[in-house]
Amino acid sequence: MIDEFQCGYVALIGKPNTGKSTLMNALVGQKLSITAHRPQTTRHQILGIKTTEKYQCIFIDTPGIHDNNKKAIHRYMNRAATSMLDDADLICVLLDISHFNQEDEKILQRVAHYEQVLIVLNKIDQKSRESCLPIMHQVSQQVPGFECVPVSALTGENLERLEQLIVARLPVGVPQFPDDQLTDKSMRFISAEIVREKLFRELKQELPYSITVNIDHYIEETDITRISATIWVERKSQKSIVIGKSGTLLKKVGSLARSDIERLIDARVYLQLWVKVRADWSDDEQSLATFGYSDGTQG
Ligand SMILES: Nc1nc2c(ncn2[C@@H]2O[C@H](COP(=O)(O)OP(=O)(O)OP(=O)(O)O)[C@@H](O)[C@H]2O)c(=O)[nH]1
Ligand SMILES: [Mg+2]
Repeated sequence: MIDEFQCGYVALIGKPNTGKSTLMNALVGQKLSITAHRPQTTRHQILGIKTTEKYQCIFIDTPGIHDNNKKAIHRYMNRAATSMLDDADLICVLLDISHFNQEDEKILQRVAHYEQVLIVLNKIDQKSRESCLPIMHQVSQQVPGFECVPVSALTGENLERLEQLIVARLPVGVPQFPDDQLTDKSMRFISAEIVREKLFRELKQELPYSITVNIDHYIEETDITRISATIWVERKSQKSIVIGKSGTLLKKVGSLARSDIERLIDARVYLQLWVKVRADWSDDEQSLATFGYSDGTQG
């Protein structure tokens, strides 16, 4: 008997900073989604598509689910964090084993009524496997019947096992995307995200949360790709911090982002960065829509 092709959507959800984007990149084998050591890095749903001869697994990376709904951008992110749950074929809930708390418990409650759920205990490279046992016990009390898989998205430990468990739960079906397509996002989108990642990693405290990046031009020429991007901040004082003394910070961000984009598209890149102010854009629905934060439009 010939095995039938399997295809399905796998939602990666969890509290901020649990390693969802790192895990998706590792499973797809390509850096599609940006990562940083601070919470609330991912702002949109991003698909990562893995296709083999036997299956197509469509991972959905999501923003971390959080209680802060103060600003319009937080409300947008929380919608993007959970809006796919009813449509996913499988839900993987990521827990950071060093920081398991009530926020995770709330998320477990939220998925308790779904049929296909895997609990991924991430960052086992930071602790002994034994330290997962109390968490596993708590999970089994709260959501009995859901399998727990300890992994390290960073080192790759036990990811093969996780992949087997995921594939075993994919429904039979035809592929939804061409076999060479890795994501639903454009290179324009990913380039803006890469610039934002470098800013997230270089800037301190709250400033990264006041930043969004827009691509103004993305022109592919025969020997070079020319990209012009605007970094939007919320206040004038933030603009000078982003630029840095004699432009040093902006230069560093530009150079780091350029080499990442060059690696991804395998072409030479000329990257031009501008910094502009749009007061309180993150709490203004109209600005959010202009910057691509509107449900179902980001590509
Ligand atoms: N030691 C260790 N660190 C990890 C592991 N997985 C992710 N990280 C780190 O945890 C931090 C957060 O990772 P992300 O992948 O950005 O987490 P996320 O869940 O996507 O975060 P949000 O998008 O903010 O919700 C980064 O510094 C990662 O390098 C892991 O298995 N082990
Ligand atoms: Mg993320």
